[in-house]
Amino acid sequence: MATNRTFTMIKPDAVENGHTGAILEKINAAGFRIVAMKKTHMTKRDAETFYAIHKERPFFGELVEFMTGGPIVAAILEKENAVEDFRTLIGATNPAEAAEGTIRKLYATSIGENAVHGSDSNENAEIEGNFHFAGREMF
Ligand code: 3AN
Repeated sequence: MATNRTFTMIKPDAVENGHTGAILEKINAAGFRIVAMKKTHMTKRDAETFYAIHKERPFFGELVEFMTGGPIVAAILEKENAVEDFRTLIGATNPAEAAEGTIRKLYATSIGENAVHGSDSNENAEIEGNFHFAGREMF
């Protein structure tokens, strides 16, 4: 598998609950290289744009409200097979179904407040990374 990139956000629940450091340690221990990273606070417009693919879903309003409710930590990560390996590291969307030892099993509280985001394809990883970071912020 070629080295490639994924995009993640440590969501407002995990930042608020003080889990940023522990989550970054797990990311590091799993062999991901941090290409770009920042703490930021999404506006309503940012969240609506970022999650536009979900705009018809019943939880869209709740998702936008949650993601704009506090700061997040956004990052671009690099590793062989990054997208798939990161999805494995974070676990299922619903923390009740997430495997033992995954980030969501350890730190998420519900399907809506699930601690971390991970891109679901190489194409979306690039779109999402470019949404949050300019080229000069990636190293
Ligand atoms: P994932 O983040 O695992 O790719 P998606 O793409 O199905 O999951 O959903 C995107 C985000 O929408 C999730 N991270 C979660 O915060 C939220 N979400 C998904 N399903 C629900 C739900 N049933 N109720 C509330 N929020 C949800």
